[in-house]
Amino acid sequence: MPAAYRFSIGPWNIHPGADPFGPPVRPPVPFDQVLDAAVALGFEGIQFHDDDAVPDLESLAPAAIAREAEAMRRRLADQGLVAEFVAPRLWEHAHGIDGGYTSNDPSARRWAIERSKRCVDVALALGCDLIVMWPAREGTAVRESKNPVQASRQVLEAIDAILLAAPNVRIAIEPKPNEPVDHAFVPTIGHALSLGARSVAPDRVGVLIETAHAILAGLDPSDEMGFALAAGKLWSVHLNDQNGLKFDQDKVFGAANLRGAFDQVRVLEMAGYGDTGAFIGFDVKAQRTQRADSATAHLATSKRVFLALVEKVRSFPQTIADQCIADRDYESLERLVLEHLLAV
Ligand code: 3MF
Ligand code: MG
Repeated sequence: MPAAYRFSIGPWNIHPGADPFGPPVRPPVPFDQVLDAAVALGFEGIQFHDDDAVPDLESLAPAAIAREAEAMRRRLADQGLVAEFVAPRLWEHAHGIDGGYTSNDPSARRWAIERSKRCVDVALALGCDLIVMWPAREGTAVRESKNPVQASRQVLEAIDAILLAAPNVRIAIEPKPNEPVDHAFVPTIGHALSLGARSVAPDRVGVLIETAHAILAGLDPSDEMGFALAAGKLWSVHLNDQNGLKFDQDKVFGAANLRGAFDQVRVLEMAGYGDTGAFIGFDVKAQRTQRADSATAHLATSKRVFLALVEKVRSFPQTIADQCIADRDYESLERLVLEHLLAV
C-alpha cells in the first residue's frame, strides 16, 4: 500500500499581499478563517511561529503562555487539526535586529535563547515536539561585522541550550543562504546537519528543506532532500518554487520547474518520506494581484500538483529506465522522463 501524505501550512501562507514595495492589497485573514481554509483544502497540520500561537508571549508569565497554547491546541483539535511545529520568530523583534544567536550584543544573544525556550513551552503545550529554526538574521550584510568562527559556535551554543533545556523536543533547522541577510551562517543542509552532529543531542537535530532556499544556494532541492533522507534527518519540507537567483519567491510548487518538482516528489517517494509521518508543507505565497476571494488558490494548486506528481512518480516506467541505466544510455533516459512528464 503506497504511503499517504499529510499536508500542512503556516498562517503566513494566507496573507494580505504586502511586499517590500507596496502595502497590503487584501484584508487581513483572521486566524479562525485560516483554520477553516486549512480544513477546506485538506490540510491537517498547522505550522506556527511562536507568536502566531500565543501573541505577545514575551509579556506573559509561563503559566499564561501554557494556558493560551493549550487553548489553541483545543481549537485545533475541534477542527481535526494538529500543530506540526513551532518556530521562534526572532527576526521581527527589535532585539533581533542584528540576528539573535549571533548578535554582536550579548544581551540580544541571551534574549534569543530565552525566547527560543519560550517557543519550546508553546510547542509542548500545543502537543508538538518539533521546533523549526530558521536562522533568518544569523549572518551579515557587512562581512567584517561578525567573526564567522565565533558565529558558527554561537549558533551551536544556542542549539545546545535549547536541547539541554528541553529533553523531549527535536529541532529542524531550515537553512537559507540569504535574505534578509546578504550571507547567512547556515546556508545549506550540509551546514545544518554538521551543526546537528556536533550538538549535545545529535539524534534530536534534523532539517526542514525549502525548495526555494536550496535553489537560492545554487543547489538541487531533490539532492538536498536525498542527502538529508539518507541520514534520516528530513523532518519537514517547505515545497514551493523559485525562478532562478532573485528574492525568495515562494511560488506554487512546480510553477517554475515542473521536472524539478517531479524529482523532489521522486526522492520523497523513494525514501518512504510519507511513512515517517512527517508532513508535506507548502511555503507558498499568493500573488499580490490575486483577489481576496480566491487568495488560497496557490495552496490548492500546490497540493494538486504534488498529488499529480506522486502519480507521475508511481507510474514512471522504471523497468525501461533500468534498461537505459544498464546500457548507460542516458539520452534515452532523458527522453523517457520528458515524454512521461509530457504524457506523449
Ligand atoms: C523564510 C521562510 C520562513 C520560514 C518560517 C518557519 C516565513 O524564507 O521560509 O517563512 O519557513 O518562518 O520557520
Ligand atoms: Mg520556509
